[in-house]
Amino acid sequence: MASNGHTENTASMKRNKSFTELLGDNLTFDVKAEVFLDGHVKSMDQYNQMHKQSVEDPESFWTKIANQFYWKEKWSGKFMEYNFDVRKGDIFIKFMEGGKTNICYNVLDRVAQETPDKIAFYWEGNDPANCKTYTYKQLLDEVCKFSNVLKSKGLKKGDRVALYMPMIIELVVAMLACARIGIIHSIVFAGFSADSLAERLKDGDCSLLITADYSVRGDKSIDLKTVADNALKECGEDGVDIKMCIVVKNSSAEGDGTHSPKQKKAKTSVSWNEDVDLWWHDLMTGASNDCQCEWMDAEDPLFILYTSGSTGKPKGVLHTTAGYMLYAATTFKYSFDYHEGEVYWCTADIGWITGHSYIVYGPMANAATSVMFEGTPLYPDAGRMWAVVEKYKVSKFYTAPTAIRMLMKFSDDFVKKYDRSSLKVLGTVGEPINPEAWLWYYKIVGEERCSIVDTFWQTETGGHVIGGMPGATMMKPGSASFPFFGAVPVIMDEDGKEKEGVEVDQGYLVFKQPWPGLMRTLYGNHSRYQAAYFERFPGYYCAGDGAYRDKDGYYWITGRIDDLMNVSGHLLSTAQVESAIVEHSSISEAAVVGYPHPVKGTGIYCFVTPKNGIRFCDALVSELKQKVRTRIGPIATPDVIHEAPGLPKTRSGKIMRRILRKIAAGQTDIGDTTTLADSTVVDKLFTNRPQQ
Ligand code: 6R9
Repeated sequence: MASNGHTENTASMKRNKSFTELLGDNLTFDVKAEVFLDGHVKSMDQYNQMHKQSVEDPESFWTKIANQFYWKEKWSGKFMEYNFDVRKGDIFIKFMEGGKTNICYNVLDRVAQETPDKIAFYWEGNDPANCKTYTYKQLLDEVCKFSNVLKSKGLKKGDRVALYMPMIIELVVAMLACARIGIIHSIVFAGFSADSLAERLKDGDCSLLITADYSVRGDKSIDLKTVADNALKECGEDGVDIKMCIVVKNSSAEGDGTHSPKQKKAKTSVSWNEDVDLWWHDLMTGASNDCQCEWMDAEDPLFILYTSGSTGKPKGVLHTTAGYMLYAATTFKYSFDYHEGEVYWCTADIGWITGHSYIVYGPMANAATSVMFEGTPLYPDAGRMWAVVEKYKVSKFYTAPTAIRMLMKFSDDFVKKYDRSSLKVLGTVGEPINPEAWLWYYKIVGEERCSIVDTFWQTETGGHVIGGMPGATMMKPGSASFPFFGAVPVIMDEDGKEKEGVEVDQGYLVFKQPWPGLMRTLYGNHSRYQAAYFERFPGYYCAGDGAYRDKDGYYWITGRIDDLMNVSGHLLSTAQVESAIVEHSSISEAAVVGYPHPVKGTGIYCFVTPKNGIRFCDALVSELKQKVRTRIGPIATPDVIHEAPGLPKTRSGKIMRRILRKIAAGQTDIGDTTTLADSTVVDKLFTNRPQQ
């Protein structure tokens, strides 16, 4: 393993050890069989047989599924074509090329035609008194109207539109409207800073930004429009002129209970530029609800979504139409064992891939009824999640370990006072789950009745690539268990040799062949795509995570093996945080590492060297934290800033992050330091550790 990977994986192995300590020999859990009598997959034999077919004969496996969708024209050529090996030429992946379809038509029109009054979303506002329902037909009307708005503004197939919006229904309307007429949407999480938004707008060469005046979360109100204005200004300064900004008036509904009195005060005015800004509601008034779909080629781009890259510059992951549609739909159906009539809730934000695949496209492709939640798990109190579960009788629930860890700090009474008897499947995503969190989720939330599905996947993979089948897979807490249909994971050693046998120790997690939902390129940068994912091990897709396989064939993900930190389930690059810090005029050098954090999973620990003559003080610490928030966004706020008169470096000047990681984790045994140019810097770092 790479030196940094090695340390991380050792830490994860220790974490897994405590599963044994906590659970004794009882490492495997079954679910209550009667809960899953009608499961889509009833046994491991059935799963094994289906998985085998999906990887040995992908064409017949996926064609059966593709036939359940509407195709304007079926594909005539090969079902799947690809090259995973850089030595043989450029990497490419194609599924069903030449077929013509439209994802919006498939997930919305078809359901609205068959069951117009079926509820697509129970929208639950930040304020518990504020909720609305949207049927498939209502949503279709809104989507058609907004598609016409986009067309009337001159937007056409292939253009890029950025969405910087709160968790309001207009976000779903806007993304589906884009998909309907072939516009590539690029959603930017509304917690990112103006700089981050500008960077993404420029990279995608977007012609329009859609935002809202305000967003509300908990007792906070965020002035999104000002962030959007600043981002547009930055783009202009760099010669990228974005001429249009459509703004949803999210603060309009006086008296609907959306806003606390404090928030009401904040929302009275919004900055406005007559040349650029347009109100969503003005444009929608009088727009026709009749809009034909644009028939898209299976391999036409559907969306761009940015994810952190090791070098600091975010990567614009590009997904295409038909493969993504098939994969989001199929993973949703099987991983959550979704059945007609059930209510499903994913607590993610649509600004992340989890929201794209498992709030919008996957559930809607299954004609599901979902909860869409604007608020936060702690508002108005720590019982909110379970109040919502009771209110809508949620049966499939999907959240992240960081949320579980946050909630389990409060009394179990917050959970127990609500009726959770509707729950059947509890999903988790974003990072490896620790044993305490798994057990709390299983025992307290799920009353030892529900299946816990630990879903491993990435922005790049489009949908789940490892995860169990509820009711069929015996659960091992902490293991994502088995590959999803179409995925062939392999554990690789340092030299690019596949580790053989069922039980193998940790190595690099790679995949041997594509599945329909795997990204096709990085927007505008195919060479970076090849370099980041395919060059390290020619012939394989390299996920960037470490993993091992146990004697029963279960996969255990051990964490990132690159310079990405998984903070509360979100990937952030150490390089990006470092470059924000060194922009401060008092800092000469910075090195950032992750460290174990009780709620976030990984916290952000920054070693900073002030310039000569600069005094390290609390004010400087606050300024540095602010700097990172402004550059990247609040999710990247450093947890610890540690003054480093010098950084541990090799004689060739490379920072030894292995040592910094140990210091950040509070470990004193830092191993071999003989390669250090100056070993006294380490002693100094031990003596001035900040209080945490
Ligand atoms: C969906 C999503 C991807 C990275 C991935 C890995 C980590 C996600 C996980 C998990 C262990 C799980 N990750 N799910 N690690 N167990 N169940 O999170 O996408 O934001 O792109 O992050 O998250 O490190 O490589 P993304």
